[in-house]
Amino acid sequence: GQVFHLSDYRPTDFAIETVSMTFRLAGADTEVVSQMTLRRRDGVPTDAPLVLDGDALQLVSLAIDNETAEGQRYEVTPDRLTIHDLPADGTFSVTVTTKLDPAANTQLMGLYRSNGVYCTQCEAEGFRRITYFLDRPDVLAVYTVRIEGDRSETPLLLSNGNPVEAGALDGNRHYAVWHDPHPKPSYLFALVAGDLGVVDDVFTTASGRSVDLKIYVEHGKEARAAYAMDALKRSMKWDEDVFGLEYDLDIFQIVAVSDFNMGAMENKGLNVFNDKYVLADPETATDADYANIEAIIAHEYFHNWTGNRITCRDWFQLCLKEGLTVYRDHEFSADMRSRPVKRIAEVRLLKAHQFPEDAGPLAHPPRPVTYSEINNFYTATVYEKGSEVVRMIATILGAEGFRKGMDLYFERHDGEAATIEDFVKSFEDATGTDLAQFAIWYHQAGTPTVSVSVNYDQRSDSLTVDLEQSVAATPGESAKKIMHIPLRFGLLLEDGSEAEPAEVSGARVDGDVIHLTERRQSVVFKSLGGRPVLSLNRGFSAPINLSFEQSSADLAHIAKHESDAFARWQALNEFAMRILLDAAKLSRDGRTVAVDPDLIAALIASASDETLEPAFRAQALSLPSEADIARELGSNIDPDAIKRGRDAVLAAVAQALKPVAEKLFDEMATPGLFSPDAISAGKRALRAVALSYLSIAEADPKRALGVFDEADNMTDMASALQILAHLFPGSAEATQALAAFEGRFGGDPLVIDKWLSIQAMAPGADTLDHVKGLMETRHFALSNPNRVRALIGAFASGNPTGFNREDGAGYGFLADQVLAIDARNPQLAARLLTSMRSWRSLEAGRREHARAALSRIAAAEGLSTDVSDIVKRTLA
Ligand code: HT7
Ligand code: ZN
Repeated sequence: GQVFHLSDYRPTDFAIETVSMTFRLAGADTEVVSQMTLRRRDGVPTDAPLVLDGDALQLVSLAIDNETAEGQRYEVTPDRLTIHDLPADGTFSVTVTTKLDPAANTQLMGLYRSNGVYCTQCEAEGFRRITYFLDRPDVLAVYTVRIEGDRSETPLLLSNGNPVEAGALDGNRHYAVWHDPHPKPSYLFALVAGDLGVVDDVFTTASGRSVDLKIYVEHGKEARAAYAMDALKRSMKWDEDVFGLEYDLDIFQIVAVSDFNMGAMENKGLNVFNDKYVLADPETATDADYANIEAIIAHEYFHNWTGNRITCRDWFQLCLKEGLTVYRDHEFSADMRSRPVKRIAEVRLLKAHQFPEDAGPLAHPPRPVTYSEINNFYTATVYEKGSEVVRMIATILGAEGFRKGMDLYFERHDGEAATIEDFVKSFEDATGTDLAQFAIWYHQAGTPTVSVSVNYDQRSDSLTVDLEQSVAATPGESAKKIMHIPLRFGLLLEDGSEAEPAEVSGARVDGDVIHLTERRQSVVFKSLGGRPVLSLNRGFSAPINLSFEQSSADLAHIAKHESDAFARWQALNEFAMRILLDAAKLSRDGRTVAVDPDLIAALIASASDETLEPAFRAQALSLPSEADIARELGSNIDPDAIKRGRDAVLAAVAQALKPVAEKLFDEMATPGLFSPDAISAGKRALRAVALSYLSIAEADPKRALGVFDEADNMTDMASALQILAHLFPGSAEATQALAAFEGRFGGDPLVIDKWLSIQAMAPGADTLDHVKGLMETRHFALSNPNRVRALIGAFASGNPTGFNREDGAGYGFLADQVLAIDARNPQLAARLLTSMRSWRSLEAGRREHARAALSRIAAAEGLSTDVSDIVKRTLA
């Protein structure tokens, strides 16, 4: 296949200035007429042909300056239209008519039908599946879109921008015309037509303009869109308050569809969402669902400025919009909820998804320089690490400097297609800071390791901190550059107060940030007032692995006294990880696991500290997962041994924690009307952790069944069901609860997804057969991405012992599913396959089974470029 290189970038020969489209929606005979006005760019030879992108297109007719083009003037294939002999003056129009069958589009890219609703997905290269075009993000045009459809089937006809006209046509048909005054790349184009219910609202901007807000959902589900609407209004206000950014059209619309490859899409003025991230009510959505909806509504809305007003020059710059927009949605959620708890969740996710990506065969920099399939670059690295890089810029420049840089970025590049270099330069110029070394974060793959050692000299009352950075080789990058790593820190004295050293020397230190900019650097703190405990990487200021042999006593001290709540959690988590790593090794060798009483004491102290918010305490009590332990072990992984060791630790903690857990279980009940607010959600989370420990300690499913039966909300219900299915598989109680859940929610696919996932993640070798059985039920459909992710995705990436069965059957099953799905939806198949990315870290037996499954995929005929790219890199 073709490989694309950043170094090959050059602007197009022609600019497309306006696009006027007509969609005649008519099922399998849908017709699209697209009239573009073009201008040859300065310096381009007059005989240069116009080469338009297509993908599986059927050309009906072609006209140049409204005259039908003769056959000798152009060459056409399903994926390219080349036009010669263009007017010498360089300005002309091209009219392309194509014919589509949206219902036959199973890739969910381009124009397709979801539950009968016509909808589009154009990022990254879906527009070329609708019409021939210069389908790349640096071609910005003004669009006018006319949609014609059947009145009964498609009473709603939507596109980007503002509505300008609507009316009746013959034969029970009607039309609507939309105009988007903001020039945009084709990937932000959208059309939706169907029969949907609507929730209406209005937002008044800071400058007093009134914006109509509309969320479209399936009829009858309008009430479930109320939270999304509330989140939208809060997002609009937040962007004005925090970044001074106002919305720029008269109307903002969101449509929820049930077949969607990703979470949502930021099309200008017409966001299209996976309905999972719009619909919520207490009976059907968990607190996690509410938090995701809030974050994703915000994310897509924030793209209006970071992505749409300023877009990407080319797809190598994807993290220009994605990393920055994730950073903005993280900050929004932190402001709406608890900042430290939000940060803990972010870091857990970053470590669970991005760190393994960066440590495996699919590692790439946030701003890559080569790709063979752009759809495979919507990764944790581009999104999550991209966001961490922006966060580090904010740490280095401070809040004021960061805002100045953002303001300059908008001032300079509004209406343009920009690059990462443009972005970094805005911060440099706005603050007079040299960010050349810092920018390596964008260009280098791999998670840096910072090794730390400390030496306290009592005589001089000084602490020397020695730091050393390194990055392991990643595919295609063996020699790594020295990075600028901003490390927040604290120095905690014995009484828990913070030391204020009279003198600091060595590496640059600004306030509570150490700037590590060389391979090896030291910092010396003098006149401390006694030996301090160093708390390093507060707030996870840099996305790194710390290698720091801190004593358990020091970790417990940080867990108890840090003023930064995130750092308290981090210390506790690190302490627990050590015990869990030991436990995994001991159980692999068939030895008995003992748990350090100091860890138990630290956990009990956090659990019972009423000055700490419940959501934080829930995080503190949630020990690292089996996957976390595997990642930390790094090689020769035996998931069964990890689970046995972890279970032994959990059992010991549960016994010791029993009285505290009983108390929390009673005190954290949230009687009365359900509220999705962060405080109530925190109580539910803490009560669920308490229930889980109590169920382990009591070795009895009755308490969990009681919670399940009495639950008046999905959060309590789903957490109780998970405890039953995972801790007491096959018990009468688990069977009863699973059946009750199915009976009650069998008609609601989004809720049944939870039921599928919980069962798919039940530990142990038997789950595979159960998953296969579930695939045969009416609840599953290989054609729906949410179902596939809920069942097969949850099994492959959320069930370490089940998926990594010793006999390799889990890998064989995944290979079968990837191949079956690839035939209809390559993007979905490729993403599913990334669950194999850490296969080389497995112990030898499993590794060979994994290799065989991957090799079978690689050898299959007719693979998509999506799956072929992932499988080749995974095996390389
Ligand atoms: N920018 C959007 C990415 C997206 C996407 C990409 C490829 C294929 C389908 C897709 N759907 C959405 C989502 C976002 O980051 O906001
Ligand atoms: Zn995004």
